[in-house]
Amino acid sequence: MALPDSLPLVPHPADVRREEGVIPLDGARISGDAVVAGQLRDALVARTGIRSQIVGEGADAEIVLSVDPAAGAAEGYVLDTLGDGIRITGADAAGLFYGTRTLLQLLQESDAGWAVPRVRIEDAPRFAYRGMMLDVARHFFGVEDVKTYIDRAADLKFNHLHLHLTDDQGWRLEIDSWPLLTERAAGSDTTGGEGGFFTKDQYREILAYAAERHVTVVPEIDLPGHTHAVGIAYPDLVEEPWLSEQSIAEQAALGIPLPVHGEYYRGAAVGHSSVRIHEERTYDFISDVLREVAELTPGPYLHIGGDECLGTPAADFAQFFERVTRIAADTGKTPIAWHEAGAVAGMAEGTIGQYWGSVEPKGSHAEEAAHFVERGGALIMSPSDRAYLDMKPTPDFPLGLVWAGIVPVRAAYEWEPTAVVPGLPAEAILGIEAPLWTETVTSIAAGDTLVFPRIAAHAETAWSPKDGAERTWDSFRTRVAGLAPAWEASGIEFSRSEEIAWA
Ligand code: TNX
Repeated sequence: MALPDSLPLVPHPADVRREEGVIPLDGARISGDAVVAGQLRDALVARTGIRSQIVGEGADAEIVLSVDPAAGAAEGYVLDTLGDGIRITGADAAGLFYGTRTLLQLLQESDAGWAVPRVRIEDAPRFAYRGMMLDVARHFFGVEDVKTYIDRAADLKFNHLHLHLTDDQGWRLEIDSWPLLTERAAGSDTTGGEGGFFTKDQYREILAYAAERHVTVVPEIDLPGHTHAVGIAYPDLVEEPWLSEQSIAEQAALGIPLPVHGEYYRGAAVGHSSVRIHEERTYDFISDVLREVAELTPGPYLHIGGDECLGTPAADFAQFFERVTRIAADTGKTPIAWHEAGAVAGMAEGTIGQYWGSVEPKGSHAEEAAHFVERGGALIMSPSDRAYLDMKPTPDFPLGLVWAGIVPVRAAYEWEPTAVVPGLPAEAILGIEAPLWTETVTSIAAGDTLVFPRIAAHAETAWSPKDGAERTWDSFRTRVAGLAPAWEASGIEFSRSEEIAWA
């Protein structure tokens, strides 16, 4: 008889059939692809202390890993423990990896030792784009920290990591043709730190680590605004403060300091800088930078920013983005831009928009977002009042910002990506992304307190079927509590939010 499914699985799989009984686990042989078998062996020993042994494909094994396109849709898998042992069959290499992540969530410890319940799980993701974003410009995170963040993402079946590599406070990626960017403009940040940057080799190391975990890196070079740091390296490329008198007065009233041209900026004001839109040299600069980033990055996307150009006249912004979306597309990559760029009539066709307005769109935000779809692109949904991980989860939370609102775990869980921008076909939504802006975050451990448990809600929105029986807040708040031991074992400093039914 099938049992009710109350297993601690997040994101919840598409289909779970559970039967009486468990398979005890104390040492196992794992057969299958050496990379994924090695990843599973390492995760098993870290979580349970159980040492397993990798054997060749076809040899006798308690855990059998294989790939068969018949096992489901792209990134899908079947995990079956109803017969002898544990069988995971991926529809592709990513699906096999995700099947192993599900197995790790199934591990149960009792007085009798470790065991896995008897189940047959058939699973595949709802959305193709499941992203997390890390802002390494406001606070610089080194290679090891980024790898840790990738592990956190991949365990929850996220498949994209957007790296916000440049902003007013620092430039974080070595560019050979414009070397002063990292020689002069990387040594500071918003949080009182000394900044830093990735050499090209370090960036490649991150890409390789991500790829082994089926995570595609999406690099962002934020243009034309958020470029004060460019002006530290190359003063003639940037003009500022490019803000209305009113914005200057507002930011001054809030006590937010504005930058001094050519000097490091440690404040958190936005919208005050721009590359010079009417200078040819600006486009030489952008062409070189985007070409080098595209050459370094195997993934299909190049994010070119476009957000918060508060003082830029609309005609200048349009002229800039028509040209720069084409420069980006000419590198062979698909450009992504924040949704404001959707106001630009002639942006390159196929450009993808990233929506950061609220879940109930204000002003022209929905119209701008819809325009990407009209021009053959699609949308990544990051509504700031639901998906921004840097918004405080409670009013008294020590870290985080509040401009988009307080975002409790339940609010992070309960929103529907296809219902935000009205009138679009479901296929227009490529997926969702949860950004962590780091003006108040100085370490991965500090970031964890903002990210967890809310990131589990976003993982489920991104992966699980919309109408699944377990796709409810009540089910989620119980299941996510069951992940606490695994999070503790991984050193994740999650918040013990009162909304979750922790054991
Ligand atoms: C808005 S919305 C930003 C970032 C800030 C963030 C802080 C958007 C695309 N940009 O520049 O870091 O708010 O929450």
